[in-house]
Amino acid sequence: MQPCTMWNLCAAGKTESCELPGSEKVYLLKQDCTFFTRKEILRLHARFYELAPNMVPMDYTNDPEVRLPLQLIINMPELVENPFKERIVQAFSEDGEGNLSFNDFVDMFSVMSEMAPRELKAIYAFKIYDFNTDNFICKSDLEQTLNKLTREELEAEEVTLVCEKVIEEADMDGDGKLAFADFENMISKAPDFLSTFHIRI
Ligand SMILES: [Ca+2]
Ligand SMILES: [Ca+2]
Repeated sequence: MQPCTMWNLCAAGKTESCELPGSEKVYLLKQDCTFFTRKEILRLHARFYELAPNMVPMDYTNDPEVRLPLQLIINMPELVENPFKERIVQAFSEDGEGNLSFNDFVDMFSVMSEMAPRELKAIYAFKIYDFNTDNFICKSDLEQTLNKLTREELEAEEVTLVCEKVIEEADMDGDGKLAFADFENMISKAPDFLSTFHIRI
């Protein structure tokens, strides 16, 4: 498998057509760097297509502006059980409203794949855990994260205690909240924080 396949799905570029077994031709453009092979991209397109056959085009030559709503994406079997499913989809939604273009969709599964490097996953994990989007993971972000990770099985006091301890250990500059550097420090000590970000499709 190639480590990095160049595919452009929406910017200007040369169109390549691919014959999918038992279906119509798909026209995709060369562009983005993903961790997927050409065959995997085609399979992803088939998955995207089956979510909304009346909306998703087979031809990307003229850069169609098609986005599928969050609600359709989070019901995919790969995501439906994931406690962070809404946050994950929102993190990859370029329009910021949770709608995904095919490009966003490929990016999402690319970063979630086991081939994606830990550093890249950490960037998105930070975004996903930063519930109030202030670019820091504060105690309340961590509490929401932990509640989701443990599927609300911990008592409120336990959650508070764990979060205080995590911040105390990871907060290198002592401002009581975690900037990205602190966060990287935290996940190097507690790799479980990245465990929900492996999705096989
Ligand atoms: Ca925050
Ligand atoms: Ca800090």
